[in-house]
Amino acid sequence: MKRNKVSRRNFLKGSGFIASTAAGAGLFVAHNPELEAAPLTGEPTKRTTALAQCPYCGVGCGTIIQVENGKIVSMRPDKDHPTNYGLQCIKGLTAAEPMYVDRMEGDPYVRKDVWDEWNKPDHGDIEYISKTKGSFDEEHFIRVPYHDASDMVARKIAHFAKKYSGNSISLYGSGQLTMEGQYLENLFMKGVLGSNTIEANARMCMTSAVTGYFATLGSDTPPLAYDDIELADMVMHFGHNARESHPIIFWRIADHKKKKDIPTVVVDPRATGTNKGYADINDKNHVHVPLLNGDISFLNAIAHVLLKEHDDVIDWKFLKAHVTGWQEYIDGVKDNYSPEQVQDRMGGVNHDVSPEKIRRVAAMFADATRKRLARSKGKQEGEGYGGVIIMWGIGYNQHIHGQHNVISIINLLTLTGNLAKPGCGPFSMTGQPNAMGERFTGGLTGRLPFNEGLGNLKHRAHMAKMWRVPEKNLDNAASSPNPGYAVGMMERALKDDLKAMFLVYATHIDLPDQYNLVRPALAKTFNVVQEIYRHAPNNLYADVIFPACTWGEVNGVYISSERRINITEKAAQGPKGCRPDMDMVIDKGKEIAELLGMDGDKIFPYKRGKDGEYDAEEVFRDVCRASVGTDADLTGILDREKLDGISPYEQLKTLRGIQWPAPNYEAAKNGGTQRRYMMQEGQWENRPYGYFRTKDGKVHMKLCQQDYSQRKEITKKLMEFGVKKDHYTIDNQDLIIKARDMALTPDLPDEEFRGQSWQNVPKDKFPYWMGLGVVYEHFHTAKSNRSPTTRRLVPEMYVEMHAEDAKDLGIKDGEWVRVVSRRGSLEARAQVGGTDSLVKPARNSVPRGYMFGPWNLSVADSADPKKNKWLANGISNRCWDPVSGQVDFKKLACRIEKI
Ligand SMILES: Nc1nc2c(c(=O)[nH]1)N[C@H]1C(S)=C(S)[C@@H](COP(=O)(O)OP(=O)(O)OC[C@H]3O[C@@H](n4cnc5c(=O)[nH]c(N)nc54)[C@H](O)[C@@H]3O)O[C@H]1N2
Ligand SMILES: Nc1nc2c(c(=O)[nH]1)N[C@H]1C(S)=C(S)[C@@H](COP(=O)(O)OP(=O)(O)OC[C@H]3O[C@@H](n4cnc5c(=O)[nH]c(N)nc54)[C@H](O)[C@@H]3O)O[C@H]1N2
Ligand code: SF4
Ligand SMILES: [Mo]
Repeated sequence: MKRNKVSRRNFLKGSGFIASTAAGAGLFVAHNPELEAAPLTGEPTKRTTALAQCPYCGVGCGTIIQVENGKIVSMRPDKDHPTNYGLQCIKGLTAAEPMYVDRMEGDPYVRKDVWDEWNKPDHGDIEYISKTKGSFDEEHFIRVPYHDASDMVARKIAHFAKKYSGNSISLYGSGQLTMEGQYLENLFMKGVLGSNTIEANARMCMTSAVTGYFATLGSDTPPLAYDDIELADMVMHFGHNARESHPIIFWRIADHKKKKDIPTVVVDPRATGTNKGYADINDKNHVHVPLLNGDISFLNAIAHVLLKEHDDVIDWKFLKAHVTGWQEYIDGVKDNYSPEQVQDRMGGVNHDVSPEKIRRVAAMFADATRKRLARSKGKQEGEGYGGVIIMWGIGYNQHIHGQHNVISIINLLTLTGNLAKPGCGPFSMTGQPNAMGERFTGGLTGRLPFNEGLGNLKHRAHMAKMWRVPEKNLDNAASSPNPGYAVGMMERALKDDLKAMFLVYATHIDLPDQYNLVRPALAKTFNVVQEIYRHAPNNLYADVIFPACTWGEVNGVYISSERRINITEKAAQGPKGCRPDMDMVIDKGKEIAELLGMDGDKIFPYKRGKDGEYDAEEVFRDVCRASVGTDADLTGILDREKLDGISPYEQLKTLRGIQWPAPNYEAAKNGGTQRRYMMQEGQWENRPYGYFRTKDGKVHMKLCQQDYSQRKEITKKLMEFGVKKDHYTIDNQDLIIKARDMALTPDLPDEEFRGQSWQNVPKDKFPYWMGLGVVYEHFHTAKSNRSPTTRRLVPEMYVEMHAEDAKDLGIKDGEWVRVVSRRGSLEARAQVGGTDSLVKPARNSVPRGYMFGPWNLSVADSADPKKNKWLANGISNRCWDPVSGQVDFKKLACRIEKI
């Protein structure tokens, strides 16, 4: 299959149409004039550029960073990048604006009382915990030279590791850090400390996709590429508001819909901008399925209809040759999942999904599959293209049955052969710019780099050799109890089972149940924070803060949703005293290794470049070397360097990215592997990838169930987390597994108390659903909040509310309300009536009974707890998927109060 190149002209033409109707906000805003003003020195302005992947979402657009007189001033979309062809959304375009706002510089900050204790004879109480946690005010800190602060951290950590084991130390890392930094964080935690308590913000985001892919296909691999969009005959989105969260991908699909009139389906309780965008192009072949939590039943019901009414699209040959578990799946959906049988799980009042609608979507699905079958008639297996792509976002991953959600998508696609061929298949859209890097480098509990588990003895030996660490360290990590993922990590801290925490490029406010879980936990551990902003929430709980360089100030790579490894170049020197995150891992890693009796220089053999910083490309080479023979082999990049004399970063630059794997010269030269499975990788000599990456080489289907018969009783118990004292999820896994197997929600609203004025709702009743997700203008909670342009466009926390619900409650558009859950509350401006509201951005319409707010504005009022009223995760439930560890931020029960 040749690469399907969208001509830039056509792409722009199509997208222009979409763009002009998009989002209400101007797409190509003027750059920040303050940053662009030429200095008044009479000297000519020195201009340079650098190539990078956008620092924000997982689409991974190519951007050109523009620098004037050593400062990053603006972005220009890279017209030669195959992801975005010269387009970017407003966040990417304004990525220069927050570069120098509220930045820290100079020496590290250390809590005064911690420093005083440390300076007592023999370092006083080495386990002393600061008494001033919860405040980041200047008066509580002292500035200490880097090496002194670093030395204190190293000695305290080495002490904890010796006294309590490596697993008493944890790290919360990030899908925004460069891949080189992520790789070394994992080396440091598992290889040097022997700790299995390394988690990352990716845990709140993508791990349902990760564990779903593993269970079915044997590898955490999105098998598709963006070019498959333009080959598809139908695109479905589950829990994915692509127009706000992955705009360039939305524009590409909308463009394709406009040209080829393909059908689209959006499965989402809200009528989002994504939904409206497609309906505006052609509402005759677009369907909105306003589901809430009923996704598994809905997918099973589609399979039921296909089996009963469209059996010509069932791929029996594929099932028999390449799949296990299909018979049980077919029997199960035939018996229990007719459109009529699933009605009790199809939402609720005013957001129901009728049997007719399910049959209509199934018929569209069958038609699109037939188009693919027609194209492949008379051809070899795997030839031809098209069919159905199912994309999903975190509205789909974030469930206590997130892994089952993902498996259910793969089940349906496998049943119909819409898998492992161009133009069809499962496509998880990664959230963060380098969440894929976090997965690739195995920076999570139980994982090792290159798609292998910590339980794999052979791979453990291989990684120990490649990391130059004693094998017993990895054995220790492997035999440490599972910390219960990110939520369990916090619970362990609450139970005094965790002594220290590193927080690198991830904020603790991304985790659920802030007031009863996360913040009390952080008050108990010794916390080392790497940060760029002075008023970041992590600094509230930091014992030591190391000012960091950020994107644009460091070299490295990011991996986008389609497995594309993109270069992100250093464009300018970071502020004085700031260090790259990767360098700080190496420094602390070396020192702690020595204190634990290892040879730090051997483990981290990296040299510093002319700028005094470590050479990231050397680390990248090390990653490629270690990947040899694995599922994610990148050694072709080294082969090419040897034969053609082109350095790895230069290869990534000129090709505008390489899609992993790239196991030999040819693959690297051709830009890597566009599609995976069923030999689409190519049969490279000595490295056959087989059909699928499971042990038996087959897809493993598994029928996932949804059963609401005991919903009330079980959910009642789930709602005790965060409310009942000393009650932990890690001690109640049986309950959670039961809830998972019945595909329930963490909360359940008291629906019988709807329909009355807010004053009349009893204080212990929570009648409405509440969800927390993303808004187009902001990326998470830090940088875009500090960009004048995006901040002006969406300045305040708001909550989307149905007009009838607002009327019942006695709330008017624009009034301030308090959203109260069993665990806490937040304040927000009521955005009533969807697109009719005067409160910005007024883009989505919620169904009756469901409300929604952006978590992005969490600390946009102030991160200082004395003033902070918008903290989204003050209200969320900590309950998590027992396999993926994800929590559900989108099914919370709340009460509304007028302020
Ligand atoms: N503008 C912007 N873009 C971003 C980000 C950002 O912060 N801002 N963050 C990035 C990151 S890290 C991520 S992970 C992605 C997230 O991107 P998305 O997944 O698109 O974001 P969300 O808004 O969290 O959730 C998507 C939708 O899920 C729906 N939903 C809620 N419950 C259910 C359910 O039970 N079933 C179904 N089918 N749908 C449900 C919600 O109504 C919501 O519209 O965005 C990335 N891109
Ligand atoms: N309620 C609710 N909660 C959610 C979600 C939701 O939908 N609803 N979504 C979840 C998802 S999908 C995700 S991915 C997570 C995301 O959560 P995070 O990625 O943790 O969120 P950010 O706000 O990006 O926090 C990044 C932190 O790193 C700092 N930082 C910025 N640049 C640098 C740098 O170069 N170096 C260092 N060391 N620090 C830097 C920032 O100032 C900020 O404090 O949130 C999750 N939490
Ligand atoms: S935020 Fe995402 S879609 Fe927007 S420019 Fe950046 S990578 Fe592209
Ligand atoms: Mo995410």
